[in-house]
Amino acid sequence: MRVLVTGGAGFIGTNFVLWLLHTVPDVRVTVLDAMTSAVMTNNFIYARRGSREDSVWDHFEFVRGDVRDRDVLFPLVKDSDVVVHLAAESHNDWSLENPDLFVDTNVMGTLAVLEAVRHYGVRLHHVSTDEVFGDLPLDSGVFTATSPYRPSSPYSASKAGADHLVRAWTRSFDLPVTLSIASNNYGPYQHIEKFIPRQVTELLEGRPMRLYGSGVHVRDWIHVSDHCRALWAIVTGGELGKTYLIGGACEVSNSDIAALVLDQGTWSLPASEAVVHVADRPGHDVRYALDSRETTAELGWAPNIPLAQGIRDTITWYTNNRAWWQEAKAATEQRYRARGQ
Ligand code: NAD
Ligand code: TDX
Repeated sequence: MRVLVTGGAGFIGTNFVLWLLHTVPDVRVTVLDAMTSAVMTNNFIYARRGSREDSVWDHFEFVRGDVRDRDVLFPLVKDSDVVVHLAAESHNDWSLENPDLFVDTNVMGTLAVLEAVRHYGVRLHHVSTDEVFGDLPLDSGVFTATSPYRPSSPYSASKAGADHLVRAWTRSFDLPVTLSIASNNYGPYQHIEKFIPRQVTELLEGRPMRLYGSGVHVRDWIHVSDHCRALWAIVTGGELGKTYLIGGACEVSNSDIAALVLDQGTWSLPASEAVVHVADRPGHDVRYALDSRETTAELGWAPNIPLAQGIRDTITWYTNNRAWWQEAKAATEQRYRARGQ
């Protein structure tokens, strides 16, 4: 199968592509990625070091380009059996600083992908986020596939806009499309702007973890490799037109994640100095929770990496791969400090 992965050089994309190349026989993968600021290092050059002879790379092609550039996108879609659309601006905090970029990339990028798959009749899997539903109170509720859209940040609104286009194009033009909505991913190759890798790398630098506001906010965490397995299960066995929820069944507050990071690693800072509370995120969503039982029942998929083990492995990965993140660290922290975070 020929798979085109837009945004394939980002966090989830890199993990998905590496998983495909090493797991699925006869797969051919093309990545289209603009290598925006969300990309710190060329992950494929990085991942190939030491495994250049590995024949899986014969099945891989990288194209640097913008998903909105139809001259680049259309021929790649034409040569594919399925498109997995991950390309997006992905960080809530930066969406507060530059909303135009998020709407342009996430809405217009998805429009370009839809027009391309419509033109060539190619199957599409569109990747979305639980944030399109807005947030839940701390003590009750869970999102299902029929929950109303109620996004609260420019990022989540742009993802919601993209999802609406996907559903409208699917119905109006009878396109072969599936859509998935995932909860918070963590694992290797995640940009250090995001919560868990930021805290791990702060500790590795000998500085405390930085919690927004009180730290009571809750996310449902899923290891990225569990997400990747779900994506492939949908691409190969999902029902066209359907939306699949992919959660980790693992709701944890940010304070408790910080405690777990502290517990699962060996750090130079004493525990009493390991956390500081910083300015809260404006409009900060309180809690997300996804009910993925229908995905499990239909596709036989379930998350299987326990959080403590996943966090431990993630700490080990960032400890052993300083070269991957070190260069971006100072600039990322400078950007945060300007926000009081
Ligand atoms: P990421 O920022 O690490 O990766 C996004 C990739 O898209 C980057 O490689 C970037 O260079 C690329 N990109 C951005 N603009 C582009 C453009 N105009 N043309 C081509 N490529 C472009 O983000 P991620 O965490 O890997 O997220 C991937 C997708 O999954 C996004 O659509 C995101 O909304 C969704 N998602 C992420 C999570 C999560 O927890 N990380 C959860 C649910 C859904
Ligand atoms: O330094 C921090 N301190 C902190 O307390 C950072 C970076 C974050 N936080 C909090 C904010 C959130 O409550 O941690 C939580 C997680 O923050 P992010 O990693 O920024 O993730 P979130 O905003 O929940 O969005 C993520 O999940 C859904 C991804 O970034 C999105 O791309 C995805 O769609």
